[in-house]
Amino acid sequence: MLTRIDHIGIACFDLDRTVEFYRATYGFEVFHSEVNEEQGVREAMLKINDTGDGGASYLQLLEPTREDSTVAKWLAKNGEGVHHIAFGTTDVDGEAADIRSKGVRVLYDEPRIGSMGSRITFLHPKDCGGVLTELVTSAAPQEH
Ligand code: V0V
Ligand code: CO
Repeated sequence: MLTRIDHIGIACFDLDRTVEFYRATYGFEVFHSEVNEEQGVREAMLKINDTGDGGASYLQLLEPTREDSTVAKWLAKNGEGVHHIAFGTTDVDGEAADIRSKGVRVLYDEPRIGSMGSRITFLHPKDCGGVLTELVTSAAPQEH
């Protein structure tokens, strides 16, 4: 079962400047930040709210770390803005298999490592009405 919006991914050219916009405009503080070399991003997670399933919902601000990363490619084409939406589940493997059986392309054979040690996979935007969609199982849902 998909039980929450885990995060909304927002692509930006300058992470520090974007973090400052969200802090100054809305009062959201950085909950966690890291570099994910495999995905080619530097990211900041801003916690918006805890959720009833023991998880939480975040904004994920993303800056590319290299020119050949998916986010750099997307920014060059579209400019800054909403890049993906992520649904939270306790069972990313099961959800991915179930969704794949419905004919939607799941991009990874096995989930990869995402923010804060989570396990993530993506669904192809062309099979999801133009929305790049991520599935997330948090590393320790009871703590977030
Ligand atoms: C590409 N397209 C998108 C899109 N990216 N549509 C909606 N939202 C996006 N974000 C469209 C694009 O406009 C093209 O449509 C078509 O898909 C093919 O795109 P492309 O530019 O040729 O790029 P590809 O095919 O090389 O790559 C697209 C995919 C790639 C989706 C396969 O971006 C990917 O593997 N994404 C998953 C990984 C990722 O995004 N990582 C960064 C976030 P037309 O022009 O043909 O109509 S990392 C993250 O979220 C983490 C770490 C976390 O949450 O913890
Ligand atoms: Co994400």
